[in-house]
Amino acid sequence: MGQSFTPGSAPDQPLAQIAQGRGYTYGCAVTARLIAEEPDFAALVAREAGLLVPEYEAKFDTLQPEQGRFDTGPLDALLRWAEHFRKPLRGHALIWHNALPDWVPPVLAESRARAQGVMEAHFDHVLAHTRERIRDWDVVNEPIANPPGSDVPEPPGNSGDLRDSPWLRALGPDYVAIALRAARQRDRTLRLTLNDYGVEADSPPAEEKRRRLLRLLRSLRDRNVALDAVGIQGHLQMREAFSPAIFSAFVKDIRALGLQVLITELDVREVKPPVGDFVARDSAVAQRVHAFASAAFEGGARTLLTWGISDRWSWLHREQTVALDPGDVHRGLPYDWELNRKQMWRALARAFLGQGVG
Ligand code: 9MR
Repeated sequence: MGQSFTPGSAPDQPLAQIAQGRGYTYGCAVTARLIAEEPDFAALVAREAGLLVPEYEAKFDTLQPEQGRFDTGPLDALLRWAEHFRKPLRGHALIWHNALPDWVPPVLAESRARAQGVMEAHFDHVLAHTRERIRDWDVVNEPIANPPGSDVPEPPGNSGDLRDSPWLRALGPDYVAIALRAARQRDRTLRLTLNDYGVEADSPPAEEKRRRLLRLLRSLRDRNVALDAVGIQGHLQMREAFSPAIFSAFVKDIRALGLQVLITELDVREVKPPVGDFVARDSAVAQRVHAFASAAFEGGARTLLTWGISDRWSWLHREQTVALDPGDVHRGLPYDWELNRKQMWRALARAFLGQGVG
């Protein structure tokens, strides 16, 4: 895996600076463990990223492992590091069907009042604790149900636009509005973001998921529910078709509702098995990333984060359901396993600069 890439026609500045020079923000997901134990990772992030998001440390299971016992230690460690480098950190994620500690689902199932109490207690503690330092939170993560034909379809019986979740079961479809209102009530100027995935591709399930998301956003607006931004995760897959025109129109549809759009978790899954040598693979990934980021910016997105920064520590090879066969890893982030810049880095730089893929 030793092939390195010379940035060539892109400036040799950190992505954060390149982005900032054009009024954009580039950031990436980090973990407290990597920051503490992998100096190469920390140095790379310190140089390249202008914004951070914790990969685990602000999830429910980390923050409140037992009812009423909060542990902000890992998040505080990240916040200290971020502050040392003067990088803002966004929060991810308050309400999600995943990363819930075992105690949560049964308590939510007891009664509506209990469920609302759990939500409020979590928000009370977490939002008060992070108020000075986190100004943008994914309040609701992945609320939209995966339409038929998706990789991970919904369990049968779920017919609505919203994904099956202990929160949905306990509070009904209004749980999204309840969470957003509860967050706004506790912090008037916090940026409230709703984050989801699977809305990028040019495919029938992605098209249906875009429709579902827009329906939710319109119903929130019609009911005057506080919401400031939509996070589009951007876990791209090379096997899917991508249409810049369709995607930028979707971003514009969200913007037309008065909402900001962020790309929150960009990375790329290659085809399985990947085709060609590293140069060919990296070129295919770079072209897709350039098309995606440029379409997002054309639609009005101003912030883009990658989910990690180097293939070496990416969830794409840790998670069995998405990993390539042993001995190979997805080359879906700006830096490779040996921390060499890849063509994807240059594709992002050129998209920030408003240049063609080159
Ligand atoms: O990358 C994260 C992985 O290591 C965790 O095990 C998992 C559960 O907490 O979450 C992953 O991050 C997900 C993110 O929080 C939401 N969007 C999808 C991401 C990749 O699965």
